[in-house]
Amino acid sequence: MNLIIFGGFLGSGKTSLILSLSHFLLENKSSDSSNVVIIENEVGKIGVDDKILRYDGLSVRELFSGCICCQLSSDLVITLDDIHEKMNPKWVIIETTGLAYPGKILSTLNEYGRNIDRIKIITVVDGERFKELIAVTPVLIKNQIADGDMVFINKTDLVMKEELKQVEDHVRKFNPKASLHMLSANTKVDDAIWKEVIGNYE
Ligand SMILES: Nc1nc2c(ncn2[C@@H]2O[C@H](COP(=O)(O)OP(=O)(O)OP(=O)(O)O)[C@@H](O)[C@H]2O)c(=O)[nH]1
Ligand SMILES: [Mg+2]
Repeated sequence: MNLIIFGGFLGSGKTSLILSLSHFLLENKSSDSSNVVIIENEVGKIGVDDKILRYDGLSVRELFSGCICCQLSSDLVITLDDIHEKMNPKWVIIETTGLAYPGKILSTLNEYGRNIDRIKIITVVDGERFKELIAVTPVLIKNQIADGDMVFINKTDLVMKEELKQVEDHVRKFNPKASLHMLSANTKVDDAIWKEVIGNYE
């Protein structure tokens, strides 16, 4: 199983981008839907994102009432074991809560995960609210960005060019190594970006 973990603050665009990636995988990689499983982690009792994703015919597993980077880390390992046993999909896409540190999830999986071939972390940055969020919760936002193998600056349709450049400069400073993309989940994401995401999983 290849894992793609989507991190990024509340409302940054994770679910929208997971929908786009799932469709790319199902349409272009001659996969059937059993090859893609999505794990939704939400802190609240009522899942909203899983309903959106299920509506599109995708397989979704829920991990609610806690965060998989801390309280629910063992539940994540157990869920992945169960998914492997029952479906053994090629791709497992994980949506973290907006408050998660993706690097902590990676550490747990490196230590306790089984049957995992590769793990890639994609951090989604809310381009529109970046300035506000980095002022209010700097440690979380910086760490989420630093943990990404790839960083997507999303909602570029809502941000002026000059401000976008400032966001890009900050992101680069927090994570000089990540592959960085500017995009908008509201319009079709370039296939080249999804090809890069799954490139080394083929
Ligand atoms: N204009 C614009 N809106 C976007 C974009 N991406 C997401 N949105 C909207 O932003 C809101 C949040 O998007 P989601 O995809 O639900 O974000 P999320 O990160 O999954 O949110 P949580 O799961 O609540 O943390 C939704 O209303 C989306 O339609 C974008 O690129 N441009
Ligand atoms: Mg979501």
